[in-house]
Amino acid sequence: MENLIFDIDNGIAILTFNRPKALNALNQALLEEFDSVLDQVETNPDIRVLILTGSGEKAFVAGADISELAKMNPLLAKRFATKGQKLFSRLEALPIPVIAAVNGFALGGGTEVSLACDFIYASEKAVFGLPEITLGLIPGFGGTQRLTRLVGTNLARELIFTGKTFSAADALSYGIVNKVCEDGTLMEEVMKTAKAIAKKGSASLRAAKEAIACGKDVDLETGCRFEADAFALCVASSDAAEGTSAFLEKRKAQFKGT
Ligand code: CO8
Repeated sequence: MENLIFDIDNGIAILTFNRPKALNALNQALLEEFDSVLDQVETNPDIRVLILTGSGEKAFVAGADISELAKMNPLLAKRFATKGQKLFSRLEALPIPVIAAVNGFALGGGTEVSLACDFIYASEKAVFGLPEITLGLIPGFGGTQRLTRLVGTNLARELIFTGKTFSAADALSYGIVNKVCEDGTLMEEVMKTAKAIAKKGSASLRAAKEAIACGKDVDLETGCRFEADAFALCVASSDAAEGTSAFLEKRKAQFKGT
């Protein structure tokens, strides 16, 4: 691939946005490659956790590629926005945990792709923002929707109307980022968490992820009903038999993901 690096090691896959000269901006070719990486992630049962990060010193992803946006007519722009939205929804719906390791600028589409991950760890030098308004545009890869659901309507309005950038520390205080890591320690911290998650049973991880996703946009009663069904399915899995027996036998569980 020309625009992405994709590595799998011990059940942990790392997708690196790799256009450092353009600060890893998302062009159409990169989105095509992203789509084919998701094909691999969806069909490879050995991948237990996916991490997204950016190559180079400066950027996670500095947004959609502005040189491509500048040439688009409204129909092409709608097609590109819809394509990105579908891709990020597919990323969000992966049956495994996905962590964004935001190592630098995460602007526009960069913030948007990180918001489609399960959670975000950021370097202390990361910079977030939805600056599309300063280009005479608005977020088009789900940013108006995911940011609003995550931080609330009024803060989302302020951030999108001003287009101002904000620091990793601010992102932590807004509840966008789970952890801010000292410069140079981001991947180490992300790997620690990814390895801890990768040891858990994949059937229960999948069920937990689905229960949380299902509950986000429905009333509490509907969400709890879904949780009870997902819980019952977990109880029927061999991972649950192994996890509970291991506890009672005072040994470490060896999950098989079934
Ligand atoms: N697209 C294309 N090229 C970019 C982008 C980008 N988003 N960001 C940076 N680059 C390029 C620069 O043009 C420059 O290239 P060159 O060396 O050939 O001149 C190179 O990367 C390095 O950038 P800078 O020299 O600008 O580096 P600085 O350290 O001075 O500044 C910034 C870094 C602050 C990140 C600055 O590059 C910047 O402001 N970038 C644009 C950020 C932005 O506005 N992002 C939002 C883009 S719009 C978007 O994401 C919409 C998503 C929805 C699309 C819906 C589909 C229709």
